[in-house]
Amino acid sequence: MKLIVAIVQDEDAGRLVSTLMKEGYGVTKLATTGGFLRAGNTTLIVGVEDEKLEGALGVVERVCKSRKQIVNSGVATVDPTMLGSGALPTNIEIMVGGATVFVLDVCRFAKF
Ligand code: 2BA
Repeated sequence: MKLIVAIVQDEDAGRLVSTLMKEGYGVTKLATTGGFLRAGNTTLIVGVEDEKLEGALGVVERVCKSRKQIVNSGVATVDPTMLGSGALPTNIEIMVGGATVFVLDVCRFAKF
């Protein structure tokens, strides 16, 4: 048995949960926060039999789309006092979405 830990964007989470449930997977949804953006994201944990792993990963890949986002990094790479205006653009374009996925071996599964 495997445990899938999938970190996805909130925008994709609802559809991902309903698609996984419809296809017969058990899902737990956790509200999480990304360390870089400090914004909400969603972490799903999905326990699957080995033979159903690729099917579940296929659903995650199909539903979660990558998109560009402009964010304020909040970190100036140059000391503003070194510049006349002191104004530094800290907006950067990053790719978000898709899914960050970890697959772990489950050494024991029980429901008490
Ligand atoms: P965040 O940490 O908020 O990162 C959001 C997105 O910001 C990342 O998307 C990446 O495109 C960008 N990013 C992150 N760190 C960066 C940096 N130092 N410089 C420039 N851009 C940076 P993803 O890579 O798709 O990650 C989405 C979310 O997945 C992350 O949200 C975090 O919550 C989680 N994550 C990613 N890698 C992880 C890891 N190795 N372990 C645990 N969680 C991870």
